[in-house]
Amino acid sequence: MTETADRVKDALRAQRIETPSWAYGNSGTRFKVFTQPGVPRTPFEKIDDAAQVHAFTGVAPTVALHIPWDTVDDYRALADHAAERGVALGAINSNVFQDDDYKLGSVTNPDPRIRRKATDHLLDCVSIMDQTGSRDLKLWFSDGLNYPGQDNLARRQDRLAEALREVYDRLGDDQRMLVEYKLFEPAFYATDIPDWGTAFAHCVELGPKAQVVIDTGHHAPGTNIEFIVAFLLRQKRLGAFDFNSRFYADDDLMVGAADPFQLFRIMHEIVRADALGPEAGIAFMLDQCHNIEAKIPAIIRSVLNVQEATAKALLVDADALDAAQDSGDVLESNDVLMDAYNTDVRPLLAELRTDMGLDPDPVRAYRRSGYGDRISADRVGGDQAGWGA
Ligand code: LRH
Ligand code: MN
Repeated sequence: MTETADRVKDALRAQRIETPSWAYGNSGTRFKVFTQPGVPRTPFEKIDDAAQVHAFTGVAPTVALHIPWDTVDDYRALADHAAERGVALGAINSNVFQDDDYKLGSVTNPDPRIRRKATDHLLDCVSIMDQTGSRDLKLWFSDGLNYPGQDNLARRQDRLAEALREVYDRLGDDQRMLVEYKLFEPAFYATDIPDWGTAFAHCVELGPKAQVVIDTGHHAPGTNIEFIVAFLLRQKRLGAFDFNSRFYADDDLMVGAADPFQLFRIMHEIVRADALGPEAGIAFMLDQCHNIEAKIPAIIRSVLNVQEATAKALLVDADALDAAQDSGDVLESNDVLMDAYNTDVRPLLAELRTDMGLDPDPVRAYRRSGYGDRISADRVGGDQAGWGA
């Protein structure tokens, strides 16, 4: 085995991808939420399914929770349940986008009583982190406007900053807040955190425990996301990714499915900045919805897509690229990058899985396990988990 292959395999073995609890539940669009047999009914069953993804891939040991979708009486018991299945609880996601009170905004709402309610929910999420041992509080706000003049754009930023400050000051020493931006939806004229620049500015205003999370589905078409990655890495403000892919808007499809080249370019910036390892502190999370496809194999496939993009990025001949870039050799620079991208890394990944004691083909191995059929037979009755929207 070449030295390069060993280096790549070592980096891939240390990779960590967090899966989202809500991807195991029912999801859909405003037109229809299609149910599926075997969908979990409780956060405990979501953890069971997430443990399957880790069991077959070896690199998905944590599960992000969403509150109140994953509310339980005893979060320590949920953490113990996870530990018994070889996984752990990850980022805690707040939800201030599904209450009638938040129609005109949550922390940006003109009504101080509603702002208080929203901020208290965010503070409750930090208390949950204290119980689950989670490092990250992930904040996404659907707050925005549908018509010009509907509210004062600058005053809404003041309200947002005030709430973020209160939550930031509540964070423990080892805790972080991840500020997520999104161009539009559900607001269709102005969103209060629409882009990386707005998220970045609020994080700088707050302090070092505030980092930006890049959801790959939250940009205007044509946005160069890897530029945002490179920029935030340089500023040491890239805290996490919400990986998914899209053809049009926030489609939340399997990461790498719509644009594997974009995912490679993103991972290339991560590798170039030596920010792949857990010590770099970036949380690589999936944020997806499997509206029509079987959920667990889709999430396994998504983890494999991130591994493939990462393996290709690790194969970029960095010295040759530096030399070509520094000498202004445009074609050679692009060729060095494309050479890595066009490399079939599946044999190397299959070998890595064999080394890790895993089946070289995790999706087929999961299908052969019969787990999907078992949960379809066992999980009868009760309310299937979903967004409750
Ligand atoms: C918003 C978002 C956010 C989550 C939600 C499930 O579009 O990306 O990260 O809270 O999806
Ligand atoms: Mn997201």
